[in-house]
Amino acid sequence: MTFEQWMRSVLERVEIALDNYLPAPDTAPAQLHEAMRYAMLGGGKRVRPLLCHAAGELSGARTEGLDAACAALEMIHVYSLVHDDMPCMDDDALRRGKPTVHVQYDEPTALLVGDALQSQAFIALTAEVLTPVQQAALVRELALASGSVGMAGGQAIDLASVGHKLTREQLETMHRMKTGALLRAAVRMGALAGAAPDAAQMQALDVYAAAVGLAFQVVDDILDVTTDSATLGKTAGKDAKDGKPTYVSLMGLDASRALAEQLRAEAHAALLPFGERARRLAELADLVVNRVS
Ligand code: GRG
Repeated sequence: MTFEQWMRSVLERVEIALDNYLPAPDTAPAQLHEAMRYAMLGGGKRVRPLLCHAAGELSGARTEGLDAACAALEMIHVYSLVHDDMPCMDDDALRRGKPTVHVQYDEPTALLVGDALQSQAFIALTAEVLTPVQQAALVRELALASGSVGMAGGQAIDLASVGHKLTREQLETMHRMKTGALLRAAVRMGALAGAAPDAAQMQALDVYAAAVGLAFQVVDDILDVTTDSATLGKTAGKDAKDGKPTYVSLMGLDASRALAEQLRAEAHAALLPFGERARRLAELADLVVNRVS
């Protein structure tokens, strides 16, 4: 199977899994459930589910278990986007090429969509296709990655840093928490949904995930200044306008591109001990660095 064929088959599975793990649209209160589906379905690159499936292939995980883990990861990710777009945070009107949830509905609905998606993610992880041991391990991974020592903590640092000059080290810490933690969890959860890797293998996957997570952010900063809103499906140029520190503002475009390339090489090197079994993870590192939106 080519990488494109593999990606297409995973993306099809993810869409079905999201539909299955979300409450039906006519479940009361119908407007909230409709808004959750508006936020979740038919958009986004699904990078976290792709990473999770690729790591799951490496550990021989059952696809049904990976579907549950992927649904949970994407629910947490979308909750964070919905809240991040609200006027009290980034105040953005465009996401995944369509009006953000608070624009399409209203602010209280957007708040509740995020809250409810967060709960729904953990419901998905109690799916019977995962063993009780796997359920507990995955719940812990996702809770740690999304909470105050992960994504939410990173967002707090981000909000506090607007208009301030950050060192490269501070910028890296912020991104490691804000976006890196969930990307890392995607890899770890895929691995844990199968025959759990040993400590050395998990460490290698962490090195891979850290490099890919940072590369993802560096590329995001590059695209923010080089690509238009229509291609991105979100407002371009917003970071600079909002006075947010970015890799491009800190080190310039060329050095940022070189850094993304260096991180791609680090990700590949970390996968060497796994050989051919890590092929999809290696291809995903290339995709993250070469993406155009
Ligand atoms: C509100 C607790 C809380 C956290 C928000 C992730 C996040 C933290 C905010 C998103 C802001 C942002 C644009 C960050 C830059 C990197 C990023 C996460 C981009 C969006 O992720 P993609 O590119 O989006 O994977 P799609 O739509 O493709 O899923």
